[in-house]
Amino acid sequence: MTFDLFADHDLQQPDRLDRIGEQAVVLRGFALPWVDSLLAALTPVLRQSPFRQMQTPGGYTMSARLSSCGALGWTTDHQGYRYSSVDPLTAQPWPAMPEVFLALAEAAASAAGFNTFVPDACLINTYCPGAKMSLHQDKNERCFDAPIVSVSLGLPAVFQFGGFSRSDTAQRISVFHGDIVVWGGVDRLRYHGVLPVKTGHHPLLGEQRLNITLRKAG
Ligand code: MD6
Ligand code: FE
Repeated sequence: MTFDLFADHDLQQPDRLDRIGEQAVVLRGFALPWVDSLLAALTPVLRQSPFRQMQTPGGYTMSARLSSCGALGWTTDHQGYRYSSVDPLTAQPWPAMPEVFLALAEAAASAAGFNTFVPDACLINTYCPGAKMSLHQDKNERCFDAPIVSVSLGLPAVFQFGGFSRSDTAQRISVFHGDIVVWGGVDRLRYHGVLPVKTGHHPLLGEQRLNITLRKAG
């Protein structure tokens, strides 16, 4: 057996910033000091609004399972994509946005050059091995002035970051446990997606990739 001392994730610097667009960056390892408190806050959120599979308006079943917290949550079904203040699964308001999510979102946005980011919506996705997210734009938000802050946890994945039309060639960026991708400004409406997650086992999260995306939707 070879000793994989210099795998990509071992070379991560705690304060590395990789620029992937004029106003888009990957903050390597930025969430690592926050992981324990993020996961602790996530448990009651997911008890109240559990992960569920959703249908796209075109009739496909999404492979990632989703939930939300915050004033607004995101859902999709045969009627379309939308934000709403009530979780259709529970017929209750979405769980409140944990303070630690707000604090991390603000800190990450600021490190990426976006000041005073106050998200009102948080999408939580779990990807089991094989699950993916096809190229899409995040455009259900009321306005596009605020950035998207996307926290990767658990199994690694390849994040695709494309152009302004679906057919534009996309950069492929490996994202690891603790990395945060922030895109906004001129890059806010870029197509992006996630290639099928490879099988693996993460010491904290097991056989899954978790993604927490913070937005200002309303
Ligand atoms: C990611 N997720 O999982 C990126 N967008 O790294 C997304 O871009 C995304 O998970 C809209 C709705 C759900 C998502
Ligand atoms: Fe997205």
